[in-house]
Amino acid sequence: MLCRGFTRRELLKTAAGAVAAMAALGKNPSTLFADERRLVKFPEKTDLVLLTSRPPQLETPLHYFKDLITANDALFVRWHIANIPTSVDLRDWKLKVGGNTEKELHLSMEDIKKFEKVTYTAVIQCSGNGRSFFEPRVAGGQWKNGAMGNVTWTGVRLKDILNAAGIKTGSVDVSFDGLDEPPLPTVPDFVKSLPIDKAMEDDIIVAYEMNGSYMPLLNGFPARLIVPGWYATYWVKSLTEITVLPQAFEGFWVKSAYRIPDTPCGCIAPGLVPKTTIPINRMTTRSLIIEPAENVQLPKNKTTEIMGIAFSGGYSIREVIISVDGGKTWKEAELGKDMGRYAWIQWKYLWRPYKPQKYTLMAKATNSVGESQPFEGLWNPAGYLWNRVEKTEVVVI
Ligand SMILES: Nc1nc2c(c(=O)[nH]1)N[C@H]1C(S)=C(S)[C@@H](COP(=O)(O)O)O[C@H]1N2
Ligand SMILES: [Mo]
Repeated sequence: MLCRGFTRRELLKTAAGAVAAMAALGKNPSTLFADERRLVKFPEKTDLVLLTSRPPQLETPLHYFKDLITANDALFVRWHIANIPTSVDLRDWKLKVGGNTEKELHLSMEDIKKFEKVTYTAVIQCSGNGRSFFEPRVAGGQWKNGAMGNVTWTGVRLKDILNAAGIKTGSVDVSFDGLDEPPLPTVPDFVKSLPIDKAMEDDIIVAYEMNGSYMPLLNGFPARLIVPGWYATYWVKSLTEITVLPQAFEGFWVKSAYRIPDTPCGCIAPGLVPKTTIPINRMTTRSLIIEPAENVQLPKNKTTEIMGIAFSGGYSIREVIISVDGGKTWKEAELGKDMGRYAWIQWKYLWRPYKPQKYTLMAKATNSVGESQPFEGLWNPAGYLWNRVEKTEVVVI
């Protein structure tokens, strides 16, 4: 697959349709709240929940997480700036690697594929996943819990690419830029950075495949950075430039955005402003009930399988406990196939309710280093790190 793309017109058609539909609802698409959303189909994607159309922000409906692996067309989409790549020709595309290096590399996809191939499954999750549940509410994309997915990534080690360029002494950070460009000079280009020691970790890859196939353009074709265990803000899509820096990176998206309070929980009292902040990094531990879905009716005296997922920022899940009585009593769920420490694990719990009434189902995960989930949402001003124990109400009849 040498050249892929959709025309700007096709994208705009979808986007314009979405905007028109929003306008008909009397809504400004960028200020929609979670309960006012609708499904749209963008190029190469299935029907996803629309948050904004320019730039595209599309959320995965929860029922897709019944599958252990999130399909390419179902994975959420998030771009920051409106000028996103709509076609890429691999005959022209090159990954430039330079800065504080011995040589400057201009790697074609063929060149990249000469490095040792690495494959693993890792959860991709937006820092703002779950933001719509924050109390008090915070500004930003009003995601429910669908800004995540469990994907098998294939690519080559960033470390191998950096070593091929030869890192000079005194290197501090490495920055990553993609094909998307700001529409106006006043908008900062989306560029992210990692400290050099982090960038040299074995598991960070430049991926060119998702689930054994090419990436949809909206998810970063032809290659993106994967920083497993860390939030997806670092997973720069449609990568074109890697720059080794002899000083700290000063770009907006690290210096001013995507920062969390510098406290052990990354949280502060609701409504306050943090004294000091640090760049967001590792994901918190989470679990989610996928089935039964919220508010479904279940027959009494019949065994129901409660199933869901659990993951944490690079540590395997040790235990998931389930409550069917709103948190009064807890039982252990059975864990499914282990796909490695960066993947999510599915779990299940068989439940046979006798009494017809409302039930509150809850799941709580703990990882191998003892990190778990709070019962009340922890607060920070940007709406990051959401990992409260969620409640699913069902009715037995
Ligand atoms: N080039 C580029 N890469 C990017 C972004 C972006 O705006 N531009 N957004 C980041 C953020 S914040 C997220 S959550 C993920 C979303 O990845 P997805 O669209 O494949 O789900 O991409 C990351 N990589
Ligand atoms: Mo994000």
